[in-house]
Amino acid sequence: MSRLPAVSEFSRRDWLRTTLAGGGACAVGLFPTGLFSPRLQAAEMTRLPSGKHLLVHTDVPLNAEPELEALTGSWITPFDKFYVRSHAPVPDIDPRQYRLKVEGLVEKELSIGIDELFGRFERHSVVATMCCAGNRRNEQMEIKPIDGVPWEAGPLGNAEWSGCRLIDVLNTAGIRSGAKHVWFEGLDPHDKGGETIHFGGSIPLDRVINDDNGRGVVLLADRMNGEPLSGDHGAPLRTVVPGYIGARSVKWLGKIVVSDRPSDNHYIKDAYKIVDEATPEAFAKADPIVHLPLQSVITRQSPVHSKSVTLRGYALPTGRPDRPVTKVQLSADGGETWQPANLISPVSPYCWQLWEIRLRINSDAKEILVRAEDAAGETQPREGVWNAKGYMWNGWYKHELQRG
Ligand SMILES: Nc1nc2c(c(=O)[nH]1)N[C@H]1C(S)=C(S)[C@@H](COP(=O)(O)O)O[C@H]1N2
Ligand SMILES: [Mo]
Repeated sequence: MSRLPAVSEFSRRDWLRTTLAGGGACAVGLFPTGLFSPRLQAAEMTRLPSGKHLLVHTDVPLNAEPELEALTGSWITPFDKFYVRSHAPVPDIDPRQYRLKVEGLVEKELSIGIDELFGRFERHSVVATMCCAGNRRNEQMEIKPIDGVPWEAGPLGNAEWSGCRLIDVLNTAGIRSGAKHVWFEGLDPHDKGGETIHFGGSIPLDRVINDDNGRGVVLLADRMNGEPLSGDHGAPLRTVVPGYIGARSVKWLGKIVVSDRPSDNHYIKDAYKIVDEATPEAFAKADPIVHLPLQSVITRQSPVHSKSVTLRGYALPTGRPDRPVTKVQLSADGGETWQPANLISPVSPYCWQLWEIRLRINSDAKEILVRAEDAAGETQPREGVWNAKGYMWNGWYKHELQRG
C-alpha cells in the first residue's frame, strides 16, 4: 500500500484549494478501494433534490447525515455530504424583503438588508466544523430509549464559512453597558407543545469580542465553501460560532438581541442540557451545553490483511482556543495496548482532525477502539454518560472488524 504524506506536507491553503476546486470530491490520503460500511445504517440513503446524498431520518423538517464511509473523503466537507439538522421546514424568505434586526442593549437599533450588510461590512472567513450535540445518539439509545433523531456518527461537517463579523455589526449598533449576552432568533416558526416558537439561543458577549486572534471569529455567514448558503443551511444568513455546539449557529437569522442575560428561547432554556430526566425542574437546574465533547470515530476500513488493517476516521476537539486534537490512538485488544494514528489533515481547535492508521492486528481481532487526546491532555472516557436528551456521547468508539 502507498504511504500517506505527512501532515506537514500540506498547508492549510493547499487543503482549501484542492478540496474546493474539485467540487469537494478530492480525496485525502491514499485509501484503498473495497471499503466496508462500518455500521449498519438505520436510515435510508437518499439523493435529495438539493443534490445532497444522505441518510434521511426525517424528510420535513429535513434531518439527514452522510454515510460514515463517505464522510471523511476530504477535510472540507462537500455540500452533498454535509448533514442537515432542522427543527422546522425551511422558511420561505424573500431575500429582497429580508431585514436583519439588531435590538436590545444597543445605542441604535438596526434593520439591515443583505446588500447593505455586505456593502457596509468587511468580509471574513473561517474554517470550522459544525457538529450536532446529538452526534452518536443511536449508541445512547441502545442503553435506554431517548426521544429524538437517532443520529449515528455523521451529523458533522467541516466548511469554510464566509460573511461579516458579528462584532462589527454590534459595534455599529453600539453596545451599551450591562450587555453580557447576544441572542439569536431564527425565522422558522414551528409548533412546540401547542405554541408557535422560533429556533434560537444565545452566546456570551465575551465570546463575540474574543475571536481568538481571528481564528475563531463569530460570523453572520451567507456563504459556505465559496457558494451561497443553501435553504437547508440557513439562507440568506446564519450565525457561525466556531467551537460551540451546532445549535448556537442559528439558521435563517432574523433578529439579534443584546442583553444582560441569556436568551429564554426554548432551545437554550429547555433543550441542549444534560439532564437525567426531561422534567422542567431538571432543565431549570442544568446549564446550557456550550462546547462539544472530545470525540473520535472510525469511518472507513480496508479489507483485512493477515496482520493489519487500514482505518480512517475523524477526531473532534472540544472547541476551546489552543486545544486542538494532538493524539489519536487505536486498540485491537480491548484497550490493553494502543497504536498511534497519523494525523492527516490541518490541525485546528475549531476543526475536525482526520487521521489514518495501518493497524497491526492479531488473527482473532474482532473489535477496534479509538480514542483522542487534546493539547490540554484531556482524553475520552471509556464509556459515555447516558442522559435523557441524548447529547454529548463520547465513549471510546467501537468498530466491528468486517472480514469480507
Ligand atoms: N433556525 C434554526 N437554526 C438552527 C437549527 C434549527 O432547527 N433552526 N438547528 C440547529 C442545530 S441543532 C444544528 S446541529 C445546526 C445544523 O446546521 P446544518 O443543518 O446547517 O448542518 O443548525 C442549528 N441552527
Ligand atoms: Mo444540533
